[in-house]
This record gives sequence, structure tokens and C-alpha cells, in this order.
Amino acid sequence: MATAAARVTGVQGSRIYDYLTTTDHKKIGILYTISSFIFLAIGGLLALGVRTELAQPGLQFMDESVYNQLFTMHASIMIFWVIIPFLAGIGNYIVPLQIGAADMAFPRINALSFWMIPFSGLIAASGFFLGGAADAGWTAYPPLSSITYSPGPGMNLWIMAVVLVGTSSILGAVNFLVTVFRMRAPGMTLFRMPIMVWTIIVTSVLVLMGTPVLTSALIMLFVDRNFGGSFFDPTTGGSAILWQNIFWFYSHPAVYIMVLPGMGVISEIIPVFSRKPLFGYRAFVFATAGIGALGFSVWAHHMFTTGSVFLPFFSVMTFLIAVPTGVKMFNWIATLWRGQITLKTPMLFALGFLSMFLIGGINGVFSASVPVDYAIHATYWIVAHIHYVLFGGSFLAIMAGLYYWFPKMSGKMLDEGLGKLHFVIAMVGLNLTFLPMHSLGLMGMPRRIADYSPTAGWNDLNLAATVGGFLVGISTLPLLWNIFISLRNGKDAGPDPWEGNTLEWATSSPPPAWNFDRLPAITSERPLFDARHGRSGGDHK
Ligand code: HAS
Ligand code: CU
Repeated sequence: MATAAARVTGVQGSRIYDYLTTTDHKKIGILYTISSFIFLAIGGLLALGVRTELAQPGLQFMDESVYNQLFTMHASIMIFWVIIPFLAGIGNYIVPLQIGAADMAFPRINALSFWMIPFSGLIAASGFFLGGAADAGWTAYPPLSSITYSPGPGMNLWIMAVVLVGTSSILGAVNFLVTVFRMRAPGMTLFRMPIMVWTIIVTSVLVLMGTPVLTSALIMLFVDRNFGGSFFDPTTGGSAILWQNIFWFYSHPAVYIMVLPGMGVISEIIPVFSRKPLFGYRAFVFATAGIGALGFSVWAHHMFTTGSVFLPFFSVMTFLIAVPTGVKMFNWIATLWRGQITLKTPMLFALGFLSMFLIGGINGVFSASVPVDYAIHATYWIVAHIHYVLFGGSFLAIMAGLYYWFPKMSGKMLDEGLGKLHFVIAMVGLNLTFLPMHSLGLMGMPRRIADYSPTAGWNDLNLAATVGGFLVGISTLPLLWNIFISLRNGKDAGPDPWEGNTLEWATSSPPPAWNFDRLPAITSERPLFDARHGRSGGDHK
């Protein structure tokens, strides 16, 4: 007879209850992944809404105010609820394993960090049902974001949601730093840590230094909107430029928050699928730290045309960032050089990152030149730049990581054919969508417009971009199907399907709750390679 107590245990024993209450970094990592996929679907649909409206001139499907909400929420969701949490989720799953730890330093705070994400995302998105979501762009410049021009509740909800998601990042950053500095396995010196771990460290420092600044700006904006403050209102003694300075002081470093862990992911994958150690490990670490440091001195390249910033300084500092990034590019290429390359899906996505991020990085350097920026600021050129770095960069790296670590997370292999199909459609779609935007930008098409003149000469390129956008949407279907069938009938992965280098491959797939039964000796940054070849590593390079 089922008593109430037994029923409770029944619920408590269930898989869902287990995930809802877990403090295991691996399950939390999986929760991050699921949440990111759900927000990806929402953000992606919003993008298709934007592209559908722009497919041809004339307003067909919505009015300008709805359009403003769509592009604002598309960017906000992709940045704050997809890319940043997706990378944090991969970090959550992988970092403790890669340093040979049993969990994160603060497992309960870790769970809290995660749960703030779906709830804050829902708060921001709820604006759609409460009279209109935020509509001032993801950059929320006053006066667009002021109570005068954005009177609905959407903007307030957005501010609260971004404060929450930022707090989640800050808690996560503290957690990562304490975990990495206090919980490494014996023998794992700092310069034997996988590059992925290094990129998470630098990212966490950027979060700790940048995100609280964003939080203060958001609170000031909230006070302006709701309690008659005048931080950003020049008519009452405030300054709208002040917002831009504070916002970009966070949001420029934030672009490296969104790409450094991605660089970490592909730095794990490229050596494994080239059968060579990463070329220039130490140079890579210093380049990562260098990008992080320089990242705080370039924010005003977003404000060249305001006329209120010191142009030469910010331009030169921005150019300088290409140097450490170039070091990394050459490290990756030198790693590939004469390697035994196998083109499995994770490697394909890593190579996709290399080529697409190169385009996105170099067109960023164009924007760093002040006279050029005067011509292309706030045009589709910038939209091309951000998508080559964020989609071609961060997102392809996330996909590479997903294909690489899925066998570890689930114990099952993904299907290679479907993976390659996903890759090909995504690459075609991505380039068809964003390559034409360079030309549109140069032809002067401004970003954030719902309509354009039929005689401007922008029709064909816009149509191409819209077709590309739908292709990108379609490309995720083979991925979802792949995950679905592989979880059911996938081939068993075994502990180390790729012949990996790092510690996560030294334990079963998926790992037990405590992660490791025993660890191999750690005498280099490639303990598994050493164990496989009966070699005692020794630090080199
Ligand atoms: Fe950016 C705007 C400049 C990297 C994301 N960026 C944005 C925005 C986003 C974003 C989201 O200076 C728009 C924000 C908004 O909504 O308004 N960005 C750069 C530069 C780099 C860069 C110089 N951005 C990123 C990354 C992002 C990201 C990474 C996210 C993941 N970006 C700008 C500027 C603006 C901007 C302006 C404002 C424009 C405006 O008007 O609003 C660098 O970190 C890129 C370095 C990487 C490379 C590629 C590999 C390096 C090699 C070394 C040799 C290359 C050299 C350069 C020496 C350069 C191979 C040669 C130069 C030639 C011209 C050939
Ligand atoms: Cu920037």
C-alpha cells in the first residue's frame, strides 16, 4: 500500500526532483545547457522575426514598436541568457574535472547561480505579455531607455533581469576562482592547467571587475526611471554620455567574457584532433591575460562618434588587442601544422571558429580606426562584425565543445553524419546571413531600422540575409535530433573516445558523483597523453 511517505520518497527519487535540487557541478552544467537551448530557441525565433520583416522593403508583419522589442530582446537573450550561460555551463561541467576536483568550491552557491538564470530570463521576456518588452536595444542608451521614451514595464523588467543575471555571473566567477585556486589535484601546478581552465580564470576576473559596474549603471537607470533621479538626463544636470561610459566599461570586457572561454574550448579540441601538443602553451596563457587586461582600456571605441572621448588613445589600445589575439591565431595554426588531423565534428566546429572569428576580428580592427568608424558606426557593418565574432566565434566554439564533451556528459556518442550536416548548414547559413551585411553597412544601411526604401539598392542583400537566417534556424534541427536519438541508441562512449589529453577523460562517462576513483600522475599539462605513452611529462615549451 502506497503511504504518503512512500509517495514522497517516490517523488524524491525521481530524476526531475534530483535535477531540481542538485548541487553536483555536472548536473548543474547540464541544467545550464538545457536552459541555454531553450533561450536559444526564443532568441532565434525573435531573430527570424527581425529577418522576416527586413526580407523586403515596406512594413509587412509588425509596426516599429514591436520591431524594436524584437531586436532588443533578441540581442539581450542571446548575450545574457545564451552565450554567457552556455559557456559558464561548459565551465561548470568541465573545470572541476580538468583540475581533478570532486566539485566546485561552493556547490550550493553554484546551484543558486544557475537558478537565477532561467528566472531572470523569464522576467525579461515577461514584458512581451505585460504591455511590451524592453525596446531600447541591448545597450539601453538613455534617453531611449528613459521613462519618457520607454514608458512601459518592459524596460524595468529588463533592468531587474539583467541585474539578476549579472549577480549570477559574479557568484559563478567567485566560485570558479576559489575552485581553481584551492582545489587542484596534487601535481596540477598553474602552468599544467588546461588552457580551458586558464580562460575561465581570466574570464572570471573580467566578470568580477566589470559586472558590478554594469549593476551600478542599471540601478542608476532604474532610479532615473522610477524615482525621479537624473543621472543620465541632461535637462536636469545629468549626462547621457555617462551611461555610455559606464555601460561600455562593462560591455567591452564582456565581449571577451563571451569569447575567451570559447577560445579555451577550441584550444582543447585542436591539439586532440591534430595529435600534437598545443603550440606555445605559455604564450597562450599570457595572451589570454593580455586580452583581459587590454579589454579594460578600449571601451570608448563604441563612442568615437560622440565627440566626447580621447580618440587616439582608445583607437591605439583597440588596435593593440589584435596582437595577443593574433598570437593565439598563430598558436592554433602552428598546432595544426603537420598534425595528424581528423575532421570529426568537434574539430570541424573548431576550424569554423578559426576562420569565422578571423573575419570578425579583422573587421573589428577596421572599426577601431576612427575615420573608418565615423563612416560605419551604427550601420550593418557593425552587425556583421558582432555576428562573425559572437556567432562565428563564441557560438561555434560552444557547438564544438558540445560535440566534444557530449560523450563525457552522457556516456553516448553523437552521430557523425548528423553532426557534419549541422556544421555544413550552419556555415552556409551563417555566411549567407552575415556576409552581405558588410556591403549593406558600406552602402549606409543603418542598424535597428524596421524598414528601408525600395530604391536604396538594399533589397537583394537583405533577402539573402533573411534566407540565410532561416538556414541557420534549420541547422539546429539535425543537432536536436542527434541529441535525441543518441541519448536513446547512441554508441557507448567509454571513458576516453577521442584519446584526450586532460583529466576529464581519466574517469568514466558520465563520471561518478565524486568524479574520480583514482587520478593519473600529473607531471605535465597532458597527464592522459603521458599515461597512455608511459611517459612522465615534465614541463616544456
Ligand atoms: Fe568588437 C563593436 C572592435 C572583438 C563584439 N564588438 C562590437 C559590438 C559587439 C562586439 C557586440 O573599435 C557592438 C556593440 C553594439 O551593439 O553597439 N572588436 C573590435 C576589435 C576586436 C573586437 C578591434 N568584438 C570583438 C569580440 C566580440 C566583439 C571578440 C565578441 C565576442 N568592436 C570593435 C569596435 C566596435 C565594436 C571599434 C564599435 C564600432 C561602432 O562603431 O559601434 C578585436 O578583439 C579583434 C581581434 C582579432 C583579430 C583576428 C585575429 C588576429 C590576427 C592578428 C593579425 C591582425 C592584425 C590586424 C594585425 C584581429 C590574425 C590587421 C588589420 C587589417 C585591417 C588587415
Ligand atoms: Cu568593444
